[in-house]
Amino acid sequence: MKPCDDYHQFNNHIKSSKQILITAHQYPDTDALGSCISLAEALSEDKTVKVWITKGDAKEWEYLPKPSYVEKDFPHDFKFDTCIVCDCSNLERVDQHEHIQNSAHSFTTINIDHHADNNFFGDINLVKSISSVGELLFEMFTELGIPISPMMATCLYAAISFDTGRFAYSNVTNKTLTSASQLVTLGANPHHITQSMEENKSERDFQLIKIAIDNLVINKNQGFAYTTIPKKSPKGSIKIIDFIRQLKDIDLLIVFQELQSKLVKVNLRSKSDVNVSKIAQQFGGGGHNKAAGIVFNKDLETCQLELLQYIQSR
Ligand SMILES: [Mn+2]
Repeated sequence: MKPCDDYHQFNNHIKSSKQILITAHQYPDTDALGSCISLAEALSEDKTVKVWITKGDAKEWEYLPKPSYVEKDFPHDFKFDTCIVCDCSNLERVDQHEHIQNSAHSFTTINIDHHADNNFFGDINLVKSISSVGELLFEMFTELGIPISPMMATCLYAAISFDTGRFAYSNVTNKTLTSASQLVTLGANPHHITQSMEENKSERDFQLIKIAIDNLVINKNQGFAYTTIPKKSPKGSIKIIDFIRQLKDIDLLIVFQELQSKLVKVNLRSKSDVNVSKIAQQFGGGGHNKAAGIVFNKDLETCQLELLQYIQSR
């Protein structure tokens, strides 16, 4: 990973900026959304800020503050001079990214991310190996002396907690925990946030868990397991991958989720040295060493065959 641009470089640019668009990847997770909202809060005092989030599931973050500047549709009338993209290793991760492809050089793009495969698409790139964009922003706000309100602290704590599996994954460092502790001092309520994330499963989520268990295939010899969620399944918000990763002695976990015919979302998790980001890249996806994803525009059987064949041939 190339070194991170200076936070002061970000600050110097933002000083001269007036209209800022903030966005993240499609199907945003809590790190993406929490980061966008806290950043918008930090900048909105003397700037006009809009957050553009597509394909989000509002139910997943009911507990997070939902400010009025969050938009589902691209704000065509908003003439932004700066576009900040959070939690995206490349611009193509943004839904309808043609809206922010900067061929006319009419705005500055700022890339704030923590994915190892980031391609440094921004004019300013704040990209580093850290648990979450939430932790990166906490570090930046602290270094730049930007005040963190209780609402921002809640968003940042939720972002970090989400990307670290409630402070359980190998991306947690001493600094991650110190940051979280400081966010609690600043007003984040860990019990409330964790309870909102964990004890929020619906009946549909449990139906999905049942489907995931029924369709689970365990290959003990090769240390991987996968399950399939067919398109006719109920829509839930539970992360099935986080459920099946609890399997003991299985290092590589895969969930094939058929969104519609010829549209399959694949989640990959590794609990060993297997780099799932590299596997995902073979099929046009990406992510982190231990957590990655792929979107296939193929039917379910074909993408399962291709991916499983590749995994078994490694
Ligand atoms: Mn993230």
